[in-house]
Amino acid sequence: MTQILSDVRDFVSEKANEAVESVVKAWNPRKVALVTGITGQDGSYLAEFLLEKGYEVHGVIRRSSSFNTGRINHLYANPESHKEGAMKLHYGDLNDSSSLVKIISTVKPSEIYNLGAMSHVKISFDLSEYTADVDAVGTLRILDAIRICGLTNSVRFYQASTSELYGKVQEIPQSETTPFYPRSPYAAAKLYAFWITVNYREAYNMYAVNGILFNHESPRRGDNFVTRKITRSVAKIHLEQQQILELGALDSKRDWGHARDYIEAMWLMLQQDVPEDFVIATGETHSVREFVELAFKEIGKEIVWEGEGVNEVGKEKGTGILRVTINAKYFRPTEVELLIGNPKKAEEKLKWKPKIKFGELVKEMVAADIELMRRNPTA
Ligand code: NDP
Ligand code: GDR
Repeated sequence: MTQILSDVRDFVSEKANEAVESVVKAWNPRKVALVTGITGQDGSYLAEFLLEKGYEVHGVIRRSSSFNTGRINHLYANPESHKEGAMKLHYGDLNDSSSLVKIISTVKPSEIYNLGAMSHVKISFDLSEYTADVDAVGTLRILDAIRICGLTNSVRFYQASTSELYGKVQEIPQSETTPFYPRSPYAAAKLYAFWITVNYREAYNMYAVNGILFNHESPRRGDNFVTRKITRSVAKIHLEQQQILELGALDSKRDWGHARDYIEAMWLMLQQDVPEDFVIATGETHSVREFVELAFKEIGKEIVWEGEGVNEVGKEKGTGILRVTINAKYFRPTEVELLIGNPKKAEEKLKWKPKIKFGELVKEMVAADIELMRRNPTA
């Protein structure tokens, strides 16, 4: 086919050549992805997935005083000099427009996944202005950079939206048509990002979509999100490196899936004929308490629950080693009590279904943390 096309090129006019080029493009489109938040949980799985699919993957990384590429080091050859094969990292920041314009104009991506964010809900109450700058205005900066670079018609844009948008319960289960009611500076910032993505789709006819993803976890989950905090502690308690697990709201319920499943849905959303927003969820919900119980079951131990309903719990209370206590410092000024998603639209249109069940997720995370703590007790 390539030989035939090249012969045709030699014999036809410039106009016809352009037509041939566009046919070639349609047969063999450029697969170049730009991922913000590539050093995070989702970014690392997405980069792996895209590289396997033959994409050239570009990631935006932030300058930090220590290496922040731990989750992706295995993906490129020389982490120190950032020399690589199909993967390239660029210093940039969601609160620095000029870095975004430079990166997008150099890379000319065919797909952009905007996963970068200050993603911790509780911390967003302390860093509210910063969170708005990165999570809300940062999304606008990327969308505008796409326009400035003249790529509005060629780039497909994915925005990492969140079930936190639903906040205070309006409907159960939550779907694409459920009204939003954000309950944190994080969720309010993501609300702006959601709507500015919709607006750019409608105003400039861009292929721009929101994935409204419910909580998804993995052994690569950040240490201070509740699931990972639990599995790290269970591992340490199992290895007798720790005695107590301190938590906040035990009765919050979340629809927890596995990050590996969810990043595939992100990609699928960018491969459709028409850009649309999708809820990605399992359709099951579990409380934090259930997560703790299941995780402790993995190490064959009973739990001693202490201090429920009490604001501060003294660590001297009790003598057993498997103690779970409540500490008010983990409570949020406004809590999201119940999330459960309805993934029907994704199942029907994207042919997407989560493969990894809740029990398997807990098992994998506990096993991975036991292995990690065994190798490195100070991890
Ligand atoms: P993580 O917290 O693991 O990763 C966040 C990423 O964003 C990191 O790579 C971080 O870089 C980067 N980042 C933070 N601030 C900036 C900035 N100013 N400029 C550029 N990059 C920045 O999040 P997840 O992987 O869990 O989530 C990915 C996205 O999906 C986030 O936007 C999150 O809000 C959203 N989301 C997550 C869900 C989940 O359950 N995991 C559910 C729904 C939405 P660094 O490594 O340097 O800190
Ligand atoms: P969430 O995740 O706020 O849902 O946001 P997180 O794991 O932080 O909290 C889940 C629930 O557990 C309760 N909880 C605790 N949470 C933490 N972090 N630490 C504790 O000690 C603790 N004890 C109880 C919380 O109060 C909450 O109810 C995540 C993030 O990934 C967001 O970026 C994403 O948008 C949403 O999921 C969907």
